[in-house]
Amino acid sequence: MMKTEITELLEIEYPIIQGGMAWVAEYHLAAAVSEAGGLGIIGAGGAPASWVRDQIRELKKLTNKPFGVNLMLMNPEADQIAQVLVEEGVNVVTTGAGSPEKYMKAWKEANMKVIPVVASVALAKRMERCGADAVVAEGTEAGGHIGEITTMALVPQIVDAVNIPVIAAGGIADGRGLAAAFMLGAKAAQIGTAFVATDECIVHQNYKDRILKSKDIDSRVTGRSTGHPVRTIRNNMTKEYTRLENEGASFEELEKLTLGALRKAVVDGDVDNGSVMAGQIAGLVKEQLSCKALIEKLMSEMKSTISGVSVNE
Ligand code: TUI
Repeated sequence: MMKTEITELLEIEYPIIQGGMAWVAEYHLAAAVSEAGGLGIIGAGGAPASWVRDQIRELKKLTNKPFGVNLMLMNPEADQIAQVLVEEGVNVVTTGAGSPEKYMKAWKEANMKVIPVVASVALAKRMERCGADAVVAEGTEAGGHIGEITTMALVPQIVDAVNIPVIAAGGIADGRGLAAAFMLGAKAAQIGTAFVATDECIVHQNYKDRILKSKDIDSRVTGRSTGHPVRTIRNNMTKEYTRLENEGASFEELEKLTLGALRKAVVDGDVDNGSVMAGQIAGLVKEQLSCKALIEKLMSEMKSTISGVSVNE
């Protein structure tokens, strides 16, 4: 147990939130994290509303603990999913890749806790004004769709700019990172990559192995030219994408390469030609653990990190 504004708000035991990753964060992973005392999150990604509803119902069969759903705002069925979350009585919603302002009224009326993921101070302030309960400040170290500012610079600036609690994300995979998040003023951490490499995560074993074997320099960002930068582990796909991007390929051509690429890596295990989304911290993730063991490791390392800091007068 550890008490922070976020554990109190979400009624969870540990200040650890699992990222709502598209294709990756389905109900098995989310249920395992929630059962272990963190906040598990189902990632709606680009999936249809009916899939999201089924996932919520399956998760509820595995745990009675609080959980969340991430609504990726570029999803073509975002409006329907926003409504499904209300109908299914979801306690916590996080959002990504946009502003959830138009859903805020309905969600607050349904007593849901709304936690937008933001990559700038301006959006964090706007989210606070429209009624968000907390924000996830996600630095550019994160995997998937990213902003420009590093976690180290973003978190304290957002902490100073808003009065709601801040959850740090991007580049956190162990207890030292969790301790650092607290030092920057965050009240919890959202962790993605390290949870991908857990026993309960359903991604293909090739995907987990690619994370476990990756090094610090293996991270790449594609799509800056389209305005949708995405961080993955380098492979044939990133090489080809970068080549096309440098040749000034059209948005449509680039889209063709990425369409279905995440599914290819997650489901088919084609980690050479698919999109292996992961954060810059992937190089630190060296062993596959259960969700419970990962959370216990994060908490004990965090405590020893903080108690190991001594300031001599
Ligand atoms: O959303 C994420 N990470 C994601 S979403 C995703 S699915 C996808 N796959 C391929 C291409 C694009 C998306 C994979 N990873 N993280 C949260 C996040 N949100 N990071 C950055 C942002 C963000 C960016 C711009 C939030 C808002 C924003 O602008 C909003 C506005 O209207 O000002």
